[in-house]
Amino acid sequence: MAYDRERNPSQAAFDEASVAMLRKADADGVESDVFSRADEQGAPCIFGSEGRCCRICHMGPCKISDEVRGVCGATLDTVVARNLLRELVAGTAAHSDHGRHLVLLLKDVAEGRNHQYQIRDPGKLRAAAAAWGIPDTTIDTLELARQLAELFIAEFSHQEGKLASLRLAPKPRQGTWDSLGIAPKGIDPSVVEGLHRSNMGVDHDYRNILRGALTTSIADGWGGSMIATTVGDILFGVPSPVRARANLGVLERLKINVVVHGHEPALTEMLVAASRDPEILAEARAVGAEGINLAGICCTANEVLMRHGVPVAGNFLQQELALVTGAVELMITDVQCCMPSLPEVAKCYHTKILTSNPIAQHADAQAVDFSSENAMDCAKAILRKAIENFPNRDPKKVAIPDISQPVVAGFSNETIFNILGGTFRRSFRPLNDAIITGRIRGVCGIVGCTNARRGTADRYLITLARELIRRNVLVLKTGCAAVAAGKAGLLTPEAALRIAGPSLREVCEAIGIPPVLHMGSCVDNSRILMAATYLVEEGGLGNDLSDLPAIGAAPEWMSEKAIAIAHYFVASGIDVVLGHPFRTMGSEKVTSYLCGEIANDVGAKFHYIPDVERAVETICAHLEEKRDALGINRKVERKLFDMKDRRELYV
Ligand code: NFS
Repeated sequence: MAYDRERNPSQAAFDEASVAMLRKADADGVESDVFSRADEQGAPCIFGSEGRCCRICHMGPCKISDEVRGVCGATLDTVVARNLLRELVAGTAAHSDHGRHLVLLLKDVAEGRNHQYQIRDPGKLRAAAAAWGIPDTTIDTLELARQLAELFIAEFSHQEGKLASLRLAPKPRQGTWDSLGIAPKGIDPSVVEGLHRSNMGVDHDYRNILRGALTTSIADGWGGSMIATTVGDILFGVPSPVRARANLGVLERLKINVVVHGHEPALTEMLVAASRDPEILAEARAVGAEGINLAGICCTANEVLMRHGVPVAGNFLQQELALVTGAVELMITDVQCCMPSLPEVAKCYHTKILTSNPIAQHADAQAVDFSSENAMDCAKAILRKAIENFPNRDPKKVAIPDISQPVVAGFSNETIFNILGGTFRRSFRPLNDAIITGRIRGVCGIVGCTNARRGTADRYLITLARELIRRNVLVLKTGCAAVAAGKAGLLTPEAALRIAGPSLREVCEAIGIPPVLHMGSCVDNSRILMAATYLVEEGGLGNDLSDLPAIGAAPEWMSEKAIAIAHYFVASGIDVVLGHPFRTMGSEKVTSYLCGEIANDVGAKFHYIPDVERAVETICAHLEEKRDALGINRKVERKLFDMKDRRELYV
């Protein structure tokens, strides 16, 4: 029997396709979905949600308060800071392990052990080798790839000195990290050290623990994630603008629907190629289908959207709902953000759930033996399972919402350079000039997840993006936030330009970029770090990332990975707005450090802002303050929300 919902579907999800599928889930007798389970949980435990529960040793768990210490004597501040660090470390480990797998694949390709993949972008390889300080250009491609792979492998294991990747950041930023002693030595040691210092009886100074969190986060953003993006581009190609569609309506009634879900692109890249193979297509037709339709969920979706224009079925909270269409023959999951409930939902339909990664299996799903050496065979075998399953589809259970929006994605920095300056005059100059003259007030990166327990899914994300472009702020997007924008029609130049403020519109039309740029998956937040770095290097906007009229926002975050991302933005000097707080509200000192004093250390801080209107105001005020400090502000009317604006708000 379906769960008796507390929230009606349109209170749970902002987009109509999701609402329709929630209703269908109830009608089909799906036991539960992420929204119904969120409601069923009721109010969260205050000790857990405020970071006041300590489970680190087995004298506990301890419930900590201002008056009550842990059995070991740990104070509230220590416990709250330690819990936050542990979450951040786990997020960093996830991004970095993803990066490591790609580096090992690059090494295999370079050393001739893997012929299934190639160096798809030798230009990116050479640019990366130069950026990481490998001398020269005359070395042959595979040898250069081998040297770069070796360098990256060492980045994971360095025990001394500091990460070579930090050299990509502006010099003054590197100086800040050095003077605070927060430059990470290596990616893996920073994860290990974070776990060590948060052990029972180690680090008890909340400020020191939080600085440790900054170290680990830098190892994520400038290390593991930067490397994941770079190697992905080298092996699979640097993204360039591509058209596709987003939302559940991309599933096709007459085709075999295969949904790819997770984060690592290696198998998915092969599935894209295999799904276009004439032999496979003939087999699909032989069972009565018109072809194979590959579609994605979460960041695997973003990877193949950015590089191949593969349609996006949805973001994080839509993974179960894709199955509820009754039209998915097979979903293949790899790592991260794949809900354990998928096989349970699939039982109501004919859908097969497969797992492809040895560290991410499910007792009720079939594991496929994927290794990068048998990638193409494996991809074809997976598609054949989907083809075999097509005749099992029950037409009575199929209802694909006819809802999807066109999107343009693929805005790597290389593409932005080319658009702004042309291939021969690659330059960020036009963008810097537009910011300096005030036609663009600043830049906001809106990133991260959607969250079933924080209001209506996607609503804050979409409202924030719309209101910022209306106020002439250029918006950069990654991850599930980018997919939310796509579903709301904000990722086509045509649609977004209608909403954009007049001066942003004028600039976007003149230089040929949309006002909301999809820059990729969550590891591709490293592209946003580099975009900010190029703005600094281009000149006229200060000497460091903390000088820029730029800010980040993760309105509906839920993952530990988002905690790492938010910290590396702040560690890099860029303020971050969070739609709901980290689990620090139990400690006034920890919260006030993160939302205040931390700026004395790194020049940026966090803002906990549950209300989207206030977020818009805070972000705009922050950008104007940065502009004032740079001395580039011309008089513009600073307009906050009046009643008319509130009525017009797209919520
Ligand atoms: Ni990012 Fe991408 Fe989405 Fe959140 Fe999960 S898919 S890695 S963690 S939910 S944005």
